[in-house]
Amino acid sequence: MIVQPLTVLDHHHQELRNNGEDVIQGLSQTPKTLSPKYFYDDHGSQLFEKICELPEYYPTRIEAWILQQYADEIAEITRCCELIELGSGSSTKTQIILDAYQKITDFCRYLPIDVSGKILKTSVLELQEKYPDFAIHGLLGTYEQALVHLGSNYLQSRMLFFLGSSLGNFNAEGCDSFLDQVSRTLQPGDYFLLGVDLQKPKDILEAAYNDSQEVTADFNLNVLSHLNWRFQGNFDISLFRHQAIYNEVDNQMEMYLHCEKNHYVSLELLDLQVLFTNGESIMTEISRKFDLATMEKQLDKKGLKTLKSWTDEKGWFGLILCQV
Ligand code: AVJ
Repeated sequence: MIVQPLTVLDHHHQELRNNGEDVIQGLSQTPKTLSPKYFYDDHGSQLFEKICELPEYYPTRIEAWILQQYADEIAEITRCCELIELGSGSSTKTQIILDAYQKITDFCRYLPIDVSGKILKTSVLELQEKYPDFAIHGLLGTYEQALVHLGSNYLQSRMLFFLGSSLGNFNAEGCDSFLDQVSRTLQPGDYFLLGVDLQKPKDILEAAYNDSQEVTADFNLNVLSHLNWRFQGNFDISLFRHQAIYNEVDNQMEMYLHCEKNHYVSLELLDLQVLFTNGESIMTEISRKFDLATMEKQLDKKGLKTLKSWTDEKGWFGLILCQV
């Protein structure tokens, strides 16, 4: 029997290929914004993997360290049949959890979810080889599509995980409705494992998003190349510059593409012409930095009760295990 490594979630093609409503919206308003999901075409996902290995980019390493310390304990507490990951990327850190599960159970199912087809397929095939006793199947789509899909495909006892502080990409309002959706999708008794980047001095944060090899700059600029191929655009990447600053009022890193010349850009498939002026910026990402206790309270309000949370010795990154 041939098992397909991926399921393409229904509206994915429609939404990303034809629609682009959010791009039209974001580029027509002042200041201009773009959704961070446009970072992750195949090339962007590859660049993000490189970011995770940069000396300045501490979150991935610290979160992996926390998982290494406590994955056995997490597996022991949760003992789920189904492990689901939102924004799985290469699933590298996930293997720490799968290893822990392998010690305590013969069978479980792992469903990675991502918008980037190439990295998702590659990692599913790799994991299928490494964990022959587990059922591993990718879901290609956005968070929203995945949560809708999961809501109507319930087997039994789930742990949903959302690592790497991807939650930080939502503003306060978006975060609120995302957590609502998570808590509605899970059943009583299910678990939610959340990794969050914590507040820390500005210089450390700004270094992490302005690395000396300029991989983050390439990652940021790649959004424009992505829009060029996806929507037949004519962005000239040399007219934009990467910028990442820490906003201490809102406790968030902000990434911008700063425009250095007055010019028009068109995106044919969206029937869109946009004027860019010298000195204006597109906001491409916010990456909020959290306070562990505050986050736990917020989760609690959504019916996601913290069973246990962990951090590293510097208190730079937090991992929270909650139960519905
Ligand atoms: C994947 C959203 C957690 O915000 O740190 C890394 C993305 N952007 N460097 C982050 C990112 C610039 C990352 N998240």
